Amino acid sequence: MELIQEIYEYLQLGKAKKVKALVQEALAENLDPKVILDEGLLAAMMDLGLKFKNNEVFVAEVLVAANAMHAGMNVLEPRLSAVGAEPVGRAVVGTVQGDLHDIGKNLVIMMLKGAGIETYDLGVDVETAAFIDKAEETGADIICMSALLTTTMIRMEECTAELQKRGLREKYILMVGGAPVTESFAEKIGADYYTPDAMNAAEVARKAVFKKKKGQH
Ligand code: B1M
Repeated sequence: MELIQEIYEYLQLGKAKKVKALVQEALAENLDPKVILDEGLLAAMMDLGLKFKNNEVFVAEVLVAANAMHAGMNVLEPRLSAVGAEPVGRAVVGTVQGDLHDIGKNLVIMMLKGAGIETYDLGVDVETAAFIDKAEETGADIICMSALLTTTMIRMEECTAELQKRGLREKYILMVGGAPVTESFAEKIGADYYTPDAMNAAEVARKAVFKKKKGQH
């Protein structure tokens, strides 16, 4: 069986060790890390998501698949994040309060690192204030919020309000994303940028930091 197809199938079965070994094998065979990610790991997780929606699989199965996804992503990370020494800017990144989904957030971190942005991973279930506190503590340029549930994306609006309350709204670039988030939602809550995927998030973040440093934020 083709390696990418095997990664796809073993990920859906939640076989973390096997997925890790297959990703290592694929890299050793010089397959493009982006193809391994998109056509192997991500495609499997997206298709599993559909099965989950249709009640064909249960939370427990999605959870073990997510573990396998992490195992594969850990192997890919050094290749996706390879970058020069001087950081372009700094970002704090987390999944909003009440939300435990971290695969997309971790991908955003990998891509930001790859774009030369130093990142601080706040993890999941992050209180709004903690995003801002960490940004203040680290001298970050960007606050990146990820949400996967329609019930948790409201936390992003809380962030724009809290930044305004603290007189910090102009100091930070606020980026939002995650499956239920849309451009119009981002606009409505007053975020600076929305991107549909991690690759775009990194590109947009890089450009936004350059603009900010020229005083154009
Ligand atoms: Co959850 N879950 N889940 N889940 N889960 C979804 C999100 C859901 C759409 C499934 C479904 O019903 N079809 C649904 C949400 C429905 C809704 O709100 N509209 C759902 C639900 C309901 C739930 C629970 C409530 C289920 C339950 O308990 N009954 C529960 C909630 C727990 C909680 O958070 N409080 C729950 C739990 C879980 C697991 C723990 C089992 C597991 C998470 C494990 C983990 O993350 N460690 C899980 C998973 C894996 C999923 C699905 C299947 C896959 C999510 C994922 O990782 N996708 C998901 C179905 C789906 O999305 N199709 C589903 C791959 C990932 C790469 O994509 O995170 O979207 P994503 O990231 C993308 C972009 O969105 C973007 O970049 C990435 C791609 O490059 N992006 C950004 C993300 N963040 C960004 C930030 C940016 C920019 C781009 O800028 C800052």
